[in-house]
Amino acid sequence: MEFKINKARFDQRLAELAKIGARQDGGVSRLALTDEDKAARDLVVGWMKELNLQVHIDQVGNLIGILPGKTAEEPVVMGSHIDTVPAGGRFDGAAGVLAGLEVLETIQEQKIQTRRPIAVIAFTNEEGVRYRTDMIGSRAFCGFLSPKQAYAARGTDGSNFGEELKRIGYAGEFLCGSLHPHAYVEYHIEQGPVLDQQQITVGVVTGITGISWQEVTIEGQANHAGTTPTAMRHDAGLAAARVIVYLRELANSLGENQRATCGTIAFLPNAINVIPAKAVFSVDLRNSDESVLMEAELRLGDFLKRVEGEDGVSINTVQLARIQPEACHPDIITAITQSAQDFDYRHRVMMSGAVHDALIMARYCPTGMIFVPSKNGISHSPAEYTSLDDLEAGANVLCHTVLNLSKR
Ligand code: HGY
Ligand code: MN
Ligand code: MN
Repeated sequence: MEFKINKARFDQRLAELAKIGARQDGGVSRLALTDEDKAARDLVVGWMKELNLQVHIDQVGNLIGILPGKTAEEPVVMGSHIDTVPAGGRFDGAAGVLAGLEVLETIQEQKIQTRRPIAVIAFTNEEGVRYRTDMIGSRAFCGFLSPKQAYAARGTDGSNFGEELKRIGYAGEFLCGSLHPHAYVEYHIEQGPVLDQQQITVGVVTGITGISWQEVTIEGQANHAGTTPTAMRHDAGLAAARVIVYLRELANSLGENQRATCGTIAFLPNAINVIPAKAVFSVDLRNSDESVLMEAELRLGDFLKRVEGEDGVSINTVQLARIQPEACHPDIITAITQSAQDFDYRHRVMMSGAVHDALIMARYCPTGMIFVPSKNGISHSPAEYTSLDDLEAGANVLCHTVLNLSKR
């Protein structure tokens, strides 16, 4: 029987981190580069130091903790994020970072010396809620986005990424692009219903969905709600509503792997008796098939033109984020499957419909992901829950996967 991680210690760290940004309803709000994010970073860095890891803060604030190996070969890297969506759960992201720490502590206790170093990383602004390019930290880590580009990002609250990073004391000096992993393994809750419904403990991820984020601005004409005849209206609010309804039709028409969501909307001037002059809203399109995702973007573009003509409004779009789907690396898939088998955990292969830092890392180094069940498939909600037994199982698989990859 393989040795296991310390489940109580893992649980304790999860509980401790969940206190930062904790909400009355049991959820967590810890947006990137806020005071809550700073407090969470301080806690995680403190834990990294307690474990005597080599700690680096890179130029975009990624937290890197390295357990040296017998050689200075490329490290095996674990990671995820500690920022959350507003009113998110305790596990999205945090579970992956803290499982990584737990794995490193377990390896130290077992007095195992690996050939390769093993590292854990907490990436900055994975969610992309405050700064709406998601996964900014991992993009910059890989050199796909320059630190300068990251610093220039504007927040939804008018803040500036570079200034906020400095303000919270996490504008580090470790150079982005200077660490190339031998492999990257991300542990994460599934955030969907598959494992829970099928009562399977471990998901072995084969690929991650592609994603397209746009901000749509519709401009019409403000006018009086009582006097303006229906036929004379240029109602930006109505036009936005038509687009939102169309998003569902788009998803239904492009097959079960197509997702389409409007998650934010604002009307101007936002008054009960004024026809909206302006509507600004977000569109999140996803598909695991790049060609279908492109088709969704094209169809949406056509529909926006149609609404412009029919409603007498003007529509502009800005692409906030766009990334193609990626497959996980066969060697990592095999290593994860092997570890799950060694523990006799029920496991299955599956795609990820959520995006993760692993989607970015997959273009940089061999990458894989381990999923554990989300109760009732709920995530990005205070109701997010994963049992401690499942959390432990995933961390055990993570531990033995990275040990195998780093040549114990
Ligand atoms: O949006 C996502 O899929 C992820 O949770 N950031
Ligand atoms: Mn996540
Ligand atoms: Mn998330």
